[in-house]
Amino acid sequence: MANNRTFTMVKPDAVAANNEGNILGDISKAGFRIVAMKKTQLTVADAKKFYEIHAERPFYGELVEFMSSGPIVAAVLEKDNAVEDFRKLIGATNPAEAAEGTIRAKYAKSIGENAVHGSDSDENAAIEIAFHFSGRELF
Ligand code: DAT
Ligand code: MG
Repeated sequence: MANNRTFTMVKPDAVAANNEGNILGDISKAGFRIVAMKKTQLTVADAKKFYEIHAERPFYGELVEFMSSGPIVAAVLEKDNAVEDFRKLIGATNPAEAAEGTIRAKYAKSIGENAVHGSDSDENAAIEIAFHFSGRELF
């Protein structure tokens, strides 16, 4: 079960650009089932905690400020090989390096404002899902 689920956020840049519907459509077309979803806004404290793993990186402050700057759509996605397949669907962190047709190539503005988050491992997917959703919100 664990390797069938990943966690995503449509980030504030993509929500502000009114691309959440387009992005969720691409995700559905790629064969992911939406297990849970909500529109919400991270507080500065939420964003600091969610990205704790990057606390020592030079862009941490900028990342926390951006991720708490406006609403996001958080979702849990299900598919065989979910984590790896979703990372392929979203493309490289830097949209300039993201393969053609990937979500970041289509919708990201920059390496910092890059439209979507995707979990990088099954272990982190489980942590990130639990950060945003209770068991009762997963269908
Ligand atoms: P990813 O989101 O592809 O897993 P990451 O985990 O290395 O990338 O970094 C998390 C987020 O931090 C990333 O989506 C955008 C931001 N970020 C990463 N590298 C950056 C950089 N060099 N400058 C500004 N923001 C950056
Ligand atoms: Mg990452």
